[in-house]
Amino acid sequence: MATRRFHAADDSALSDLYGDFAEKDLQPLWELTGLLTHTPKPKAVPYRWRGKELRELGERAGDLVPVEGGGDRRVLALANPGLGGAPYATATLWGAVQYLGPGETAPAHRHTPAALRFVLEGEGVWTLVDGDPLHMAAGDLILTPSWTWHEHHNPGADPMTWFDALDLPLVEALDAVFFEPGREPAASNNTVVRSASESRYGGGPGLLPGGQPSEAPAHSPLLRYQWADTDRALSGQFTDQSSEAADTGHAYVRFADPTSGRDVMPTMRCEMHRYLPGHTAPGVRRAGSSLIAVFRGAGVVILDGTAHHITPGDLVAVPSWTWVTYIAEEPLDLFTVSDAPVLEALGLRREHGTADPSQITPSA
Ligand code: 1HN
Repeated sequence: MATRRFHAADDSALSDLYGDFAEKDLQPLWELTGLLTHTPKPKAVPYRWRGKELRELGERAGDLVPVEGGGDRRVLALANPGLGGAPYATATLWGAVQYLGPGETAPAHRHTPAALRFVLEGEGVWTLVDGDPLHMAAGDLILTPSWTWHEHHNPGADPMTWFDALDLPLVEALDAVFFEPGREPAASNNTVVRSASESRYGGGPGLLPGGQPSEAPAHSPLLRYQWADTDRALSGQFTDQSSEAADTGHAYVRFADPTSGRDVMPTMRCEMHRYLPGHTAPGVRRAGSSLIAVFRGAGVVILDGTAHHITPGDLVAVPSWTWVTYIAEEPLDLFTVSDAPVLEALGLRREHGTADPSQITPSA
């Protein structure tokens, strides 16, 4: 058995060994620091983009930049200042605003990163998913799951802006990005009143089509969640006086696959929250990141002790393990998207409740 020899730092045999490690593309763990942090140390920072600025910049791009090129989408990506110039809102989530002018079309393509749209205002764009036309109006959630063909049409007289979220940074980290442009020229079929997806799976609460689905896809077969339904579900929670929502002034719903109750897509969880003024919901921090789109109302989001005033159209990045607390100045409706299904599938879910709100500094 070899005798272990411990070398002084200036020992030439040791520095030869370190040189040979480097030459052979090896690194000794005992020299590496910061690998196993006590808690997550995200590079992304808590950040708020203002809706008013996003709208104005989208409109200016609409005037100056044609929709062709750059993936055939007029999209402004949220580039988190902590991520060194990458066009990503958090480590795992792409967030963006997309602007489509009257008469414009964003032609079909498909890709493995899954996408969703939450409409902040306006109506009249149709997103075709595998040819099924989904009408888009304020407060609606539209899914374009992984590898589905999708195209956007604006046949109306007004421009439209919406919030896009994709799991692109996650899929890129897994080296699983595939993309295919559409071959056919975009065909607009916006005359149907209701998409096939909604006709089959949006019949009403607890009502599913009879018979066995031929295959169970990894995503919800319902591709549009209408605002009227979401709004009714939230209001209903406050109407029931014995509910937790009535007690705390905070109601929320999770958008689910109606056939399974699972999240709408395997990589992203979507929720709609309503906070009433004076609510008592505690602060929380979670492993995994999320994005918030402010739909209606006004208030404050406190991220790791820094207060950001929020109004409709604002978009907020919440990196992993950031404390989040809300103050509602008027009923505050927030759409959120997170990577929670991924963390849960991998056994990595962690949550920590009740932030200490004592050290709150207003943001610039
Ligand atoms: C995409 O396909 C859309 O279809 C929007 O609307 C944003 C960002 C990155 C990659 C693909 C769309 C996107 C995107």
